Amino acid sequence: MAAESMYGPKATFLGVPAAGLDDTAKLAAAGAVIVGAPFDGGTSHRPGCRFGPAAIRTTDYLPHDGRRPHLALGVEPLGELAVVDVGDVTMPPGDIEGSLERLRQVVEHVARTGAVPVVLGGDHSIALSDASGVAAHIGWGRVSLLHFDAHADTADQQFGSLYGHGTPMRRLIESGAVRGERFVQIGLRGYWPDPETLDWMAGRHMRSYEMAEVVERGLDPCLDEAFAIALDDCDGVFLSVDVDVVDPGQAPGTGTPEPGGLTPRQLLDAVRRVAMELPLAGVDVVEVCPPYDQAEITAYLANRVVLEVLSGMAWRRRSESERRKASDPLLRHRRRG
Ligand SMILES: [Mn+2]
Repeated sequence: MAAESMYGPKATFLGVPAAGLDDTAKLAAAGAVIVGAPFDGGTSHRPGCRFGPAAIRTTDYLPHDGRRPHLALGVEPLGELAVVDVGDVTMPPGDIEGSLERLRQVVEHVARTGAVPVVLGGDHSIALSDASGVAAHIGWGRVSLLHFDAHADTADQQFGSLYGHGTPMRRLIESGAVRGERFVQIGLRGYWPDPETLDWMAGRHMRSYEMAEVVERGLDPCLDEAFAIALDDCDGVFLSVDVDVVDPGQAPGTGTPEPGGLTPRQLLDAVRRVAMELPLAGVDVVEVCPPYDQAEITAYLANRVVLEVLSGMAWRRRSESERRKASDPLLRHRRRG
């Protein structure tokens, strides 16, 4: 597999170099690796997010030259992180278990090279593979999960199946990949799940910041608290962004739109903060459904969500290396000399 696109023309994320999974030097040198997960067999309502990875990779008015200098942070994330794109995992429609298992193996492989896998969905069923693959490397139960979504995705079953975009968070906690008390959700609203599922979540000590609380207290105080939970006794953080956390008026291209969500500005600032302040070990951006998008609004947003995450990571890496240099006695001595 080398940057193959499952649907449509071959393209990498904004023109970053392609890499094969056996390209160990390129993967080892990369701070982040883009993985496409073009699967929508877990969708419960409007299908089409199998076309999400292609849309997220290519929707931009700037040249696809693999460079994106960040205005506010002063970093150039694609170059500084040596980002590469390994293309799409082959995820045939109709084979949900085979597709999810193949994706899990790819994510684990990428994580083991030391890079942060950034997975472009696809429906949210893929989060099971993404966070499990990362936990297999970092440590089972040692990864905290930050989950932006309109929905909790903690159902026991979906249409009688254990797999689907409504169930991945339950499977992750049941398997022990992620501990319930290190699972933080932001943006929930609407009319789902049912009280039985909410009881199960409370029993696992999950923390959910519903939209009502975000509106009442403000997003930043909620994030401060969420970050403290995520950082406590963990070895890495997985960030899962369902684009339906944003109000469907500003992100219409998604399968299960729920009115009354975050603004794009709030989501972009939030994910940038996550990447700047937390030790990210894996990321996915899911539920972008181009057939229902209008004027590519949702695809543009998802492209920028990925860029904000990468920019925050590049900023964090730069400030860590500056801190290291400042505290290295040999380097201090050399500077004086
Ligand atoms: Mn979701």
